[in-house]
Amino acid sequence: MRNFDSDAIETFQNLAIELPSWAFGNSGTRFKVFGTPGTPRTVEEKIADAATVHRFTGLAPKVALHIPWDLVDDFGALRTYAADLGVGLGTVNSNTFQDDDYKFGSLTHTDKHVRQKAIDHHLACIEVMNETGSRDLKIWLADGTNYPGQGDIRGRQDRLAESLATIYQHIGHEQRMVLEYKFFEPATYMTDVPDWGTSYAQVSALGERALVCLDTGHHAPGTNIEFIVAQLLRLGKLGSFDFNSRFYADDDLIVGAADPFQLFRIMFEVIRGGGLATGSPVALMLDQCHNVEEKIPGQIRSVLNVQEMTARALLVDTDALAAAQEAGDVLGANAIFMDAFYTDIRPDLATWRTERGLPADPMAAFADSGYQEEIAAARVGGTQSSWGA
Ligand code: PSV
Ligand code: MN
Repeated sequence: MRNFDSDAIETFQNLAIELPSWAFGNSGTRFKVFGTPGTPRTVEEKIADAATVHRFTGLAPKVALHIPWDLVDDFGALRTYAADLGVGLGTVNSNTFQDDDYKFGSLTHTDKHVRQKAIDHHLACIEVMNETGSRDLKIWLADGTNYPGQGDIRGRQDRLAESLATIYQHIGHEQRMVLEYKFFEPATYMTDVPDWGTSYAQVSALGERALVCLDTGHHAPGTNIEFIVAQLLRLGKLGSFDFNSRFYADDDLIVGAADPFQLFRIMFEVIRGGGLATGSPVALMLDQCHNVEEKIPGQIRSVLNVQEMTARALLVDTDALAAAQEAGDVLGANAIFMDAFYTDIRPDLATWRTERGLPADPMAAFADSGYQEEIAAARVGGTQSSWGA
């Protein structure tokens, strides 16, 4: 097994995980959304909480926005506000799933006026990106159908391609479009971008600055996600990750909570494919909701989980692994892989943090800091942010 040596550390230091603004607002299920004392009422308060996660971990230098949930009058001022807190504004997520007009689709709709409305929304998102300095426009579509025969599958793909091409024309030279896939929900029979292959086909038709976004919660149970990671990296089309964990559906739980081994396997392929190398085009992001746990420590735990599994993946002795693979040493190769996964790297990480002026135990340091109590006392009145605000 490799040591947590200087080569590994160079890659390790590139780890940066973008936080979703919506993770700091209230969320829940269709049964109940529970409020939490201290929940942000404004975008600025969401950014302040995200900046707190970064302050305690050094891992989360950017906050992703969701439009229109995070609409403000002056995005330039918001950018300055975030910078003053030590973070940048990241991916801009569009939203074509909360308007009555989109009942039967948005970019795929048969009515060209609805399609144009959805296109215009994306152009407005690009305007936001120009002001925030964001690189990525992320498109996740709720489009799909519930019953066989309800829609023309082929026609919907054609309209999607046309709509995406129109949006892509407005993407700046320093900007990118990432297209997220999801095989179910809210549509039940089929979604219009159900899998990485469809996303890949659609973005490949657009150009270099259109890439695939892989949300770890958007696959059928048992899917070998690390295979998809390896393939997309090989094709040069992996633009970004939405990290989270799932047990049953798109649970949006803390990444690594349900299956840390899967996260390890994914990070191994990310590293293998150059996804953590300096200048890598792969953006790592969380897409999570904290329905019953506190949100800021929930986000701290999440980025630490990614950090821990990345560190363990870097321990794999890749030379020994390659030799075992070539020799047909099945059990030997597997043992090399598993040795790294089973290694408790937490003491090394505590040292690594201390050397960089970070708390050795960010969870404990946050709990001791009094920040949660402060925001609970200060954020009284107003309307707590939630899904849709
Ligand atoms: C819905 O499934 C979803 O979680 C997608 O994964 C998006 O990334 C996110 O909402 C924000 O729009
Ligand atoms: Mn997502």
